[in-house]
Amino acid sequence: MRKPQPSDKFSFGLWTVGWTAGDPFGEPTRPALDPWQYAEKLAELGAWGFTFHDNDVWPFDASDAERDARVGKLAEAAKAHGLTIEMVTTNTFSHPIFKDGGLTNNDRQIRRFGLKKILRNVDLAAELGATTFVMWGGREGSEYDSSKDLNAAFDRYKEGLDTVAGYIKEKGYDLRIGLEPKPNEPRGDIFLPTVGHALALIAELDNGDVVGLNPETGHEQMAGLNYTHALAQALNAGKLFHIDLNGQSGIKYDQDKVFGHGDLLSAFFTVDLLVNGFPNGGPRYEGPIHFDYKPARTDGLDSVWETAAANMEMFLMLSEKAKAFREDPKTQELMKQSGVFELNEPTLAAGESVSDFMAAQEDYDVDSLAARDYHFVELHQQALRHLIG
Ligand code: 3MF
Ligand code: MG
Ligand code: MG
Ligand code: MG
Repeated sequence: MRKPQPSDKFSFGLWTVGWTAGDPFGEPTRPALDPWQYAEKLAELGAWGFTFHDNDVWPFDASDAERDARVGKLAEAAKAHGLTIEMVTTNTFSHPIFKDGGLTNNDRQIRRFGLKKILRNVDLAAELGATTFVMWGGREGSEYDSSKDLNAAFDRYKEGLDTVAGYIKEKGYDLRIGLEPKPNEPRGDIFLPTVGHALALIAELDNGDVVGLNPETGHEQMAGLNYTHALAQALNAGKLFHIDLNGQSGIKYDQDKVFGHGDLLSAFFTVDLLVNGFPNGGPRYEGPIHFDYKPARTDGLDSVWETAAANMEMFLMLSEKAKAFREDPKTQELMKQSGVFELNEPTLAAGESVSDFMAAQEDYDVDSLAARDYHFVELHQQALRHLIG
């Protein structure tokens, strides 16, 4: 497999390779490096960019001078290694102050504190040239339904998002917000559990034009959902602003495995959508191929770089197979037989009103229509021939 190159637009969160592997049951198994050391290594592996939370770079209680010095060093490293800082995000989940959330905390002073932390980070994101600002509301939610006025919680969530989006517009920043849905973990139930929930909330915002999605593979799969369908609906709505690719094996805790190391077949169709687009054309994802995974706790520091490389290798291997699948004339023939291209034709004719339609005398041959053989299994088998044949 060829080596990753910057034109592939591979990008990693600093918190991914930087995870020292502490979990709820065990201590860290790897040492922490400085953020700029991870950037250097990612560049060596062929990555194009990286992303970070404010507190991946400076501690929560850092002075302004310390913050500026550390951000300066990171920006220098990005420049020296030709890396793009494409997305910035805010940690509103680690510090105990956020134990009941930031934007939807019951405590108004904490909501004001959280909002200011986010807005300061918006300024930094714009200053560093990032074009996406991800908001994962990991602590926005509850364990106990008695603990929240849920109506007020959604009002406060919308207020917070509208304030951040309005600030971006007021400042004229070239930045869009990507909401990241997740069903649970760390809260028992997190608000905006799926892509669909987030799309519905965005539609109710005053400044929703700059708010879209950053769907994560494993997060949709934790809810038993189909990640490729989630990407497709976000694309269809013009809202797929960014992605978090990784691997997940079923409805479990957030595993954050290497991309393709969970549900491989689903990963194939995700890549098929990302690199080939919809069979009938339509909106395309043009953003970075961003990985949000965790090197296994059992892997040491040396292996971290193997795991980072594995994400990119998986994507490239699947891209080749997905391209060959679509380019194969037999695939096109099977898609035609399955009706894949017929779905693109509007159900009503051009200019046909609903009353024209209702008045039209049309014979539906129900028996023969019901007997249509779609050959969907053979089309799927054709995909598998390319994937593992
Ligand atoms: C948690 C996540 C987050 C988000 C990040 C925003 C810590 O499951 O996926 O990673 O991706 O906060 O980019
Ligand atoms: Mg995850
Ligand atoms: Mg995650
Ligand atoms: Mg994520």
